[in-house]
Amino acid sequence: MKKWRFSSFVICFFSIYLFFGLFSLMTPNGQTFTEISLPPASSGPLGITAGPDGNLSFTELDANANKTGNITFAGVITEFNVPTAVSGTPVPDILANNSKGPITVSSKNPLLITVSLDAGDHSGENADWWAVAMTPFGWYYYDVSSDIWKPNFVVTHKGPLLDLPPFEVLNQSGLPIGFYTFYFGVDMNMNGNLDLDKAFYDSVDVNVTQ
Ligand SMILES: [Ca+2]
Repeated sequence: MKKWRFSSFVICFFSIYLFFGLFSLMTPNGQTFTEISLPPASSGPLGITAGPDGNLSFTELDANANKTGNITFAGVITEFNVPTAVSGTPVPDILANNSKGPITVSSKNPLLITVSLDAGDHSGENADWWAVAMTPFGWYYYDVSSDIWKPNFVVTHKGPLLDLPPFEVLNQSGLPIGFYTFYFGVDMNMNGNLDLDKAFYDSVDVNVTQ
């Protein structure tokens, strides 16, 4: 029980210091302190608990950190990456001439736009699918039934999510000169309207020159 009281005190103490991106270690006799900076201090430390191995475990919630970590009473920090900040969410991908871009392409040469989707943990859930492009002439969308790009901003497809292997939505030369941004994504509210707060998307920039 003595050990538990000690751990509880240390955890409270640590919680205060976590706001400053610092750890402070106290020796078992409670007389000396050692401050240890987190790597980095801006990692967004939040939460700490005593681990079964006698060390302390903590989390780093900043989007650029996204780790958990352990710290020993000798002050040794070990960090562990969390797979992604948004594990399990759909991951759309769009490529222009097999590149994430931005790319420059002559209008004389073909432009290939390919999309793919990892449905993550949401496979089978209804969603709006979007393949749209901002062009020098306004918005265009890919009409999947006719395999043609048409002017306007309209949903490409409404239906359940699935793992989509690379799928060609454009393979064409002779595009008018100018800047294009192609988008591919899904939103999890299948209503035919774009719900950005429920959307996952990727984009690629293309500069078409003479
Ligand atoms: Ca929607």
